[in-house]
Amino acid sequence: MTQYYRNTWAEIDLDAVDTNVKQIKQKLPEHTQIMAVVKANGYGHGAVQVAQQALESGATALGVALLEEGLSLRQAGIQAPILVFGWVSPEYGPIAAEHDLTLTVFQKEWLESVPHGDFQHPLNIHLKWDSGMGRIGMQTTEELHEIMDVLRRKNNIHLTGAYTHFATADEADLTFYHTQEERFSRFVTHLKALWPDPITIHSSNSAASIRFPDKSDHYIRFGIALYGLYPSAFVKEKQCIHLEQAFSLHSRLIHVKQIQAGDTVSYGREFTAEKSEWIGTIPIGYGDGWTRRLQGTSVLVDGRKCPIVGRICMDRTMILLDKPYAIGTKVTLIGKQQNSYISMDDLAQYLGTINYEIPCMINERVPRIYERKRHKVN
Ligand code: PMH
Repeated sequence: MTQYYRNTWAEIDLDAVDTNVKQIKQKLPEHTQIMAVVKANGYGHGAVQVAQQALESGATALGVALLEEGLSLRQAGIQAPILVFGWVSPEYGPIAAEHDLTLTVFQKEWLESVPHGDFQHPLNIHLKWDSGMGRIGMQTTEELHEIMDVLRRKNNIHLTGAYTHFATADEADLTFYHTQEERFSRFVTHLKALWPDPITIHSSNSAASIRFPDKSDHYIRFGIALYGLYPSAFVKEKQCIHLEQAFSLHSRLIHVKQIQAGDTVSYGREFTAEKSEWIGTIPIGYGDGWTRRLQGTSVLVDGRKCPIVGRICMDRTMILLDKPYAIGTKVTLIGKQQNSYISMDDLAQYLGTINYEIPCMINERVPRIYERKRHKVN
């Protein structure tokens, strides 16, 4: 394990992941399994650790965006089925096959250009249908027919699944969700007529699986809710599922000083003290993904909200303290401290983004420490 010397870290509560998987599992019909989505390093939480926990808690498959992400899970010894959602260059088909990674396919040219001959193992693929997301996937039955024609000639490529992705399952207005649902269901009927072998069908993300657990096909692709975050404010308010946020971010005071009226803090001198003030410095900055745009928010010290003052630097942020605190005092930037809480949703709203982006934004310079809060004794 890497040795860390710095005083800033993210805590990942694996018991929260456990709770979140079990919460959704309870709602799902028995034939529906959970694919834990751990792309982008497990939404910034750590793909391997979250994947292992999710599998232990009841998930049976994993979803990633890149071939690299699938390979690193295999290197960590994970044997569960893994689906790569992204477009992987066909020349790397044999690598996916060798490591038993299922690839997403939606172009006949892709299938035609996968190298043959050097396949030791068959390549499993899932077909992707674009029912309205407008991102990747087939949109016409002509495309489907053409793909199936090529597929029938490829002995070393096995069709094992088909899926689509919803664009608005988290919204109050379900009109487009239902349109996508209908389009996908027509596609599945068509596909089954062309390919009678049993295949795995999946469409639901967190929002769809929380709202319509009974419509979950063979798998749900459970992403944001796995980490204890709600797909939208609407889903948070309306749906009765209790999720636990797994990610919290902490640092420690590395310097505390008193400044006088007229003294200024940080680049550009944007903060000027009007009276004598206590200023604390914490070792986190935009070089850690703690973006400069967070100037104007607060952090927690001793359960109290302390505003960030002056510009956030690359490695350091200054905060206004209500009194002098000892060097080493814990500062919480995301999460709970005593009775106060800074949520991922608060920060996302301030930044004009979605909660998904916040843990992804905190980069690899910040070590992730894995905890089991429920089993902690203090
Ligand atoms: N399936 C696919 C194909 C996805 O791209 C995602 C998330 C999920 C499932 C999980 O969705 P959830 O996290 O809402 O449960 N993809 C993305 C994305 O591309 N941008 O934000 C989330």
